[in-house]
Amino acid sequence: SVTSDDQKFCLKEVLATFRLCLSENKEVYLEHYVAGWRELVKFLNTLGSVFGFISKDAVSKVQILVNLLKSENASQYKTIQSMVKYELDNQLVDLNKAGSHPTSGCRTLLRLHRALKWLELFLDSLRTSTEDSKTSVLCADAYNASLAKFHPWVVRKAAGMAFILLPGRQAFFEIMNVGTPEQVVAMLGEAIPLINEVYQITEALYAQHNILDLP
Ligand code: 1PX
Repeated sequence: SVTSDDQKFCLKEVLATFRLCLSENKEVYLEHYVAGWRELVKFLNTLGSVFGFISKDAVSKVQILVNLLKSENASQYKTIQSMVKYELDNQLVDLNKAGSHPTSGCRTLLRLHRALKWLELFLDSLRTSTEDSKTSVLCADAYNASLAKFHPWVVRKAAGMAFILLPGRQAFFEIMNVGTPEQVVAMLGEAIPLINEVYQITEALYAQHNILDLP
């Protein structure tokens, strides 16, 4: 095939990157967090152009963080913890209304962080789903219980229309590229607690600094 292996989505890669995210003292490495999202975007890109508007937004947010990781201040962006401290200490975050820092690491990561809750809920519903479950319904339920509350009506509407076009459960499991449905379910069972831990740590950090509502 023309597609090289690193272009092909694999759920195992997602598991591996989220495992690498956590440092010994439970800090979250930005580099691996971003790598996890890059992998997830690959999945999205296999679903076709209807999901392009979602993919585009995810890619642009990932790119903002990649640029920070490559900037002269890269050392401040080693972990989400160090990023938050550095950007807040140096007034690099718009706290109450959009201003001169529309692409801060803190506000950009917050968007992905909120989407991570959707991912966790969706993967967990896939894990416990049965053969006749509809991915579109599972996805919509996960979205409505998480990300939707941060989106304006027009985005919710567009997302809802895209969900209808999701492939079925079996095709979904195949794209995950790990083997039999049983193996997929087992790997989801490993990945979800890791994703949850990264989510909880980030959530607590943002709450502690009172930056869960960044514009
Ligand atoms: C093994 C299965 C894995 C499936 C992986 C799929 C990865 C999906 C990645 C979705 C990332 C979405 C990031 C959205 C960030 C966001 O909320 N952005 C909004 C706010 O940003 P702003 O800069 O304006 O403050 C922005 O307005 C978003 C616009 C695009 C629409 C976002 C709809 C999100 C739906 C999430 C569900 C994706 C469905 C994929 C199905 C597999």
